[in-house]
Amino acid sequence: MAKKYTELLKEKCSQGSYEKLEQLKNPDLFNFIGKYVELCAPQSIFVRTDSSKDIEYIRNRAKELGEERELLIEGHTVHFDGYFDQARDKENTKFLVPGDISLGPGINSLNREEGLKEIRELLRNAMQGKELYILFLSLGPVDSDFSIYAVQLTDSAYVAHSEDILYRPAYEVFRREGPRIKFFKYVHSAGELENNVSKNVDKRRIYIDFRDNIVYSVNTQYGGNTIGLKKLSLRLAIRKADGEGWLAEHMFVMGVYGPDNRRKTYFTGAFPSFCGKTSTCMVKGESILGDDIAYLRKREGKVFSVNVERGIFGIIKNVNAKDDPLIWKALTTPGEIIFSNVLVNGGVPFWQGDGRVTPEEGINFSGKWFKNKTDEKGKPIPCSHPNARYTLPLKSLKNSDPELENPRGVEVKGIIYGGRDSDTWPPVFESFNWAHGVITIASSLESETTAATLGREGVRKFNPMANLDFLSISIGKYIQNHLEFIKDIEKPPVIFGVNYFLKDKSGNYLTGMQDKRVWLKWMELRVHNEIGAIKTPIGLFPPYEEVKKLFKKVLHKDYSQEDYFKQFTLRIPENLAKIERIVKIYKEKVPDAPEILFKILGEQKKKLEEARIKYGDYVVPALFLREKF
Ligand code: SPV
Ligand code: MN
Repeated sequence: MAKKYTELLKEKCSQGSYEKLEQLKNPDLFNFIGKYVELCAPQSIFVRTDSSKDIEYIRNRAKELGEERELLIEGHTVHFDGYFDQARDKENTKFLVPGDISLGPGINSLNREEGLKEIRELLRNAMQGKELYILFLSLGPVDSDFSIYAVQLTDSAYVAHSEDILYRPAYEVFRREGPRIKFFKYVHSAGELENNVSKNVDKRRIYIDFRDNIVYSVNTQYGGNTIGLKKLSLRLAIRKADGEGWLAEHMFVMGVYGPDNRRKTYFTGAFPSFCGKTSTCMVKGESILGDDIAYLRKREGKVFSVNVERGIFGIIKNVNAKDDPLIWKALTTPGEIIFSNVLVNGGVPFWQGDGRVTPEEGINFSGKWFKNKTDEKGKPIPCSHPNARYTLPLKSLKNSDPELENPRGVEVKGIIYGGRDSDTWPPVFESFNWAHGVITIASSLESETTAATLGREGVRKFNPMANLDFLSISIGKYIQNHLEFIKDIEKPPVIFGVNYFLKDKSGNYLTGMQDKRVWLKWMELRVHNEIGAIKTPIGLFPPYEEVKKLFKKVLHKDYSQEDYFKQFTLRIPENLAKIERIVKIYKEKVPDAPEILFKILGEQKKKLEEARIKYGDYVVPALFLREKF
């Protein structure tokens, strides 16, 4: 072992932690830990193995330190992040790029040397007086061709506790593999605390050094900025996948049952935040394997996927007994759950849209809260933050998929993309083929801003594959990787688009919350070629009769022709405007956009223009039955 840090680590390690490190027989790892212990100067170090005793220790520390407070129901705790630390900080999340590399426009980056200097200064002595937790974890199931191992250093027991719920433990893998193991590294400090929240959020920084596979995060507690294995690792994984020919995606993984539940077909799906991703994979009647990040790999001419995680860090807003019965049940039953940034009154958590009467006062992310409370700027403070969340293990859900820990993953037969779109896409449609889906659906994904994000509402944001925030390679290269991914695949997954946010001219939503259950069944049957479709200029639409039958079967509802016309009428002007917007973005902002992107979008434009001449601006799908595209 490296002599340099031996004394330092011996002095700081408590409860057998030094021996736990020694057993790993990994000088690089030892040096890495030593280096950051020296820099961050924690008071003590706790090394977490995979034992239940160690896991319990961290859970208890979170409560002792006040980072979490117990709620009435057993196993439930609440955590608060600071008032200004409630979401991912895009502006201060940067890739550290060595002088001669460019990641292309739209990707936030900083000179590596400069960034390292800054972050080291911010981390210097940042853990003073605090305990450092060291965790050994796995992205994806352990001992699989998907697994990526990781070490997390954090001075937050809440972050360590969250990681235990969300990721598989891998201390034993590190011990078995010794110096052979390759791993991602995360260094997090919440920095100086005031009332248990990060004080210096103006100095919040999340810097990604992909050269050394290290991510640094400081002066923040919000999970999306601090939980190394979540969005910080997705950024590193995208680069690793790029070099190795697989895909790291912002996707759920779910099983959809075929007729009479005789088969289960796996889908992955990418949606920007706040667009129904978690509520899709959690629908009643189907099974959830993951809700946020998936890796996709090819094996034996097929595409397989795993959930990188084993838990959910989900948005709690609008979760209620009626619309989300399964998650509601989990959230109101004893079991391990961390609620974050909700309102607490009498040991009970409340949140916006929970279908209950909101108490007039309580504790929330602003401290003591009361009805009509405003902040310093006079802005009303809601009872709970719109980005308030729950963290729980997938296995607490009744519909969690039994293949979660299968090291082979599950075979993916369909991929779904969806955004918040008030006027362009129909509720569900299928692409003509892989390249058409990658270009016109995935790479053309847009989402309208909501009240939950800063800035004006209803502005369309371009978000290819819902992964833009995490791209660590250029957009053009990323799209090219998708196009090439299925090169040696006999029957590639079928790509679909969905839209739960379509509105009529008066601004009313045209579809119901539960309708996605019908769209999923149509997609499942399409993958197996067992249900009809109508070819339109933008893709394949479900015919009325088929949707009607499915509505009856799945939701026991009569589905009217009028609803179908409103939902599935092809809106030609809006689709043409979308193509124009997307082409403009790729021409102006993506210098390495693949040529085929312009070709495919150009062909689609031509088909739409021809249809407009023949049928007018708004066309019911049945009219296309006589067309050949
Ligand atoms: C998202 O915003 O896409 C999330 C939550 O899944 S975060 O961890 O903040 O990324
Ligand atoms: Mn996400």
